[in-house]
Amino acid sequence: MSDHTINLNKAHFTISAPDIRKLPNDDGIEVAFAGRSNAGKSSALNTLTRQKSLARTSKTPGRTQLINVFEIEEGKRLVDLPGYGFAKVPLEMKKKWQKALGEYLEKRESLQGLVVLMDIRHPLKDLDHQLIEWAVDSELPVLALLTKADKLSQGKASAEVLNVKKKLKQLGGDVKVYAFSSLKRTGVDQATQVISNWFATLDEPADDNGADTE
Ligand SMILES: Nc1nc2c(ncn2[C@@H]2O[C@H](COP(=O)(O)OP(=O)(O)OP(=O)(O)O)[C@@H](O)[C@H]2O)c(=O)[nH]1
Ligand SMILES: [Mg+2]
Repeated sequence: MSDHTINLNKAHFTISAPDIRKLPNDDGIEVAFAGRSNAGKSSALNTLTRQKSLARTSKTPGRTQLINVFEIEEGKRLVDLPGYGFAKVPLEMKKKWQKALGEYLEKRESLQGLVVLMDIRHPLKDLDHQLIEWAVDSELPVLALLTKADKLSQGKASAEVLNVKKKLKQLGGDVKVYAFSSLKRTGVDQATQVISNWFATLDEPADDNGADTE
């Protein structure tokens, strides 16, 4: 398993797209980061790729308004999606992003894994639950990262992970849950492993032909 570990540090900015028509060709594998505004999506991307300012972070919710694509290597991309659930943006703007987000999730064939980021202090809000439920129904594997774990004691953080795991277990599907902190790098190894395994499915057909090699 660990030999699949992909070097996420190689990620580099490819494009910011207002909607799915402007995205790179829909081939290879994409892993998307979704979650409420301010949940820590962009920070998690920077932490996982060990790049301080790959994705733009902000104290002001609603910072990521476009679909931002980062290529790791050919056919392997990380995607920072616009956050949902932030009340204070003008309705027209909100409609536009939610449309882009919805279209991305529904139509993107290369989407092979969804990282759902939720603040550990208030996880599984309605929209989070709906998103995860949709992913499970669509047979998309989910990695739920409970972000800002540094804001809780270790005991409380572990209890919250168990709590979320228990609730999500009812959905069935391939759903993993870990505590995560960009500040303390909690959960980075686990998250990297899960994401690596998703990307590795692209290389698998070659592995199956092991007989070709000596
Ligand atoms: N303490 C702590 N703060 C964090 C952590 N991750 C993110 N933050 C803070 O949370 C705020 C939002 O982080 P972002 O990464 O910009 O959140 P986002 O989900 O990309 O937000 P939008 O793009 O607006 O949807 C910033 O002020 C970050 O510094 C963490 O692990 N620990
Ligand atoms: Mg962001």
